[in-house]
Amino acid sequence: MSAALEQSVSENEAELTDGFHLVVDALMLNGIKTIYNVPGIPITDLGRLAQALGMRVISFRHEQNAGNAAAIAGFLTKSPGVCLTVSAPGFLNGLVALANATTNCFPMILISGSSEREIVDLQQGDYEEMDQLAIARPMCKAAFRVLHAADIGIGVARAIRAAVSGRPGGVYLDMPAKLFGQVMNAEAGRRSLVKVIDPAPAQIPAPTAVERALGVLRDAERPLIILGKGAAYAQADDDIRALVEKSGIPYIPMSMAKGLLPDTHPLSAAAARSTVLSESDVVMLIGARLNWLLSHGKGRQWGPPGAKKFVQIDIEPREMDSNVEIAAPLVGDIGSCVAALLRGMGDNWAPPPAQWTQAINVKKEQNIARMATRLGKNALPMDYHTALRVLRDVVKERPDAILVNEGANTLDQARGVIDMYQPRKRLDVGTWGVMGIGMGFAIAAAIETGKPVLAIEGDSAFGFSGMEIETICRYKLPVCVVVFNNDGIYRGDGANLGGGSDPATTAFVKGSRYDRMIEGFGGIGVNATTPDELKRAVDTAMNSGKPTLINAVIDPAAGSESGNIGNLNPKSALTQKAGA
Ligand SMILES: Cc1ncc(C[n+]2csc(CCOP(=O)(O)OP(=O)(O)O)c2C)c(N)n1
Ligand SMILES: [Mg+2]
Repeated sequence: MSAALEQSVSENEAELTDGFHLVVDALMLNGIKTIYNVPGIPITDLGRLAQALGMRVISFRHEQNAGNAAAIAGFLTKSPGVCLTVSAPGFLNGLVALANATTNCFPMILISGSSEREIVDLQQGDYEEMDQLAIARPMCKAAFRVLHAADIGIGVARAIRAAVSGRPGGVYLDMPAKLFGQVMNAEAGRRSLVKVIDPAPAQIPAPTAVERALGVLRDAERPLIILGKGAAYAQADDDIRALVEKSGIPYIPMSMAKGLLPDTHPLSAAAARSTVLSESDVVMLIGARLNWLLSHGKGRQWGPPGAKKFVQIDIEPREMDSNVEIAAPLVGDIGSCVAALLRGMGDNWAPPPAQWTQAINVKKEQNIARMATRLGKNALPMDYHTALRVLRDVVKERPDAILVNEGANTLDQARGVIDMYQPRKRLDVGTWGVMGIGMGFAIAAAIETGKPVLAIEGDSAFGFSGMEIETICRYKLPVCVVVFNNDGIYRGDGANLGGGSDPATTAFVKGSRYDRMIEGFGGIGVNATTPDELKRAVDTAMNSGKPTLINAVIDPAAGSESGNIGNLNPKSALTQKAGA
């Protein structure tokens, strides 16, 4: 224990407390049990004290991964995940995760120690000098600084409320080094703490808005529901399922909403996605935004312009009309909105015309049969489908396991092939398509749920957070990482267009053995070149719960540029080759 901590502990035995204790007390009072952190000045002792007082403190190798862990903990629990970092560089490392959490509407609090205000503000060159509060502010939902120990309780309360109320997001809490050592009367300290009552109050939709939405749905001939990750976050699983089933309206889930209803549900239109997007006449969005992932609700994918009416459920009023006109905005929390719709539908709700659902089923069957043919092939070396067939079966046999997924082809193909059966079991790159969430998400998923985790990672994607396999081994977490090793980004067979001896910009060392990395930390490494080897290795890992990394050897020529979103690459009217 450092001198500062010893001193604070001994003084506390009288009737004093200090900033260190008040931060931990404030978090614990509000039910926060875990901190995801990377130690260093000025927060090393804060992490130690939190552990001493009974919190779980998970130490990472890089703050971005700790931040991603906190963010997904927030998504899984509806309580803000807390990430703790040192000043300037550690803070900046955590900031990508904070911004990503905000973009994805995950509640998270980034607490960073910071340097002395007097020196920072005069730019006199303090240790790790940076005006962190100003830098964080545009990256998150709210940003606060606490200067006095007596304000820690309020600061933590404001951070919690900002993170989880309304549309959830990231919050930054700046704690200058001097704050932690400040001493105050223990009883006054206790009284200064704030327990946040009803941190995410229900937001009840207006009855007229509910009626309007029901009216639009009632008049629909070819209705469609789109479930977004907001619907998964809401934890209104039973009501959402009841709404789909009672209305008889076909639905498609966005990536992280998969499993909200089982992907095998008869009303799932996922296998007929392009048909339902273009041909539906009414679309109800539940916790899904009309951003790039849905082509902004317009364009060829959506059929003739102006032919569609949208009903949108969202807690954020400004989401309405963000890209196209919303005929029936339903503003409120998803649980309250869905419950109100269910009540308003009564007992005699007519299902959509059979013509519509039958047309969807025909298309579904065609596409499912086509997929089955692709999955039936045993490609050697393995292609994406051969390897993913195995992992699809692993998930089917363990529907409560959590799937983490990132990469390009590895992401897009896995999303299509692997059915999910339960809510909030699929965690992936989200709104930004960001690489690097893998190990942070996997670690927090294991910690928060206690369930086994299967992380399916492109070899490039894995590299962004790969060092955290040491963390997985250190905490003995039930995480099985499968690296889809195709020797590179998108494909491993790219050429150097300049003809020099450097490899292509998208290529990695050929024949790398990622499995050997984890062996260095006492985990289990397996090199799998066939579907049988892969199945055996993943089954063993998922059954034992032992940290495992499987290097799945994938044909370097199997992938396509940028996976399913190659169309987003800018194209020049000039067709000349690079370097020409
Ligand atoms: C932070 C970040 N940096 C870079 C990218 C660009 N990017 C998109 S996918 C990808 C990696 C794709 O390769 P891999 O993970 O090996 O998947 P594969 O397509 O080869 O299966 C990269 C670097 C990104 N999305 N996020
Ligand atoms: Mg790859």
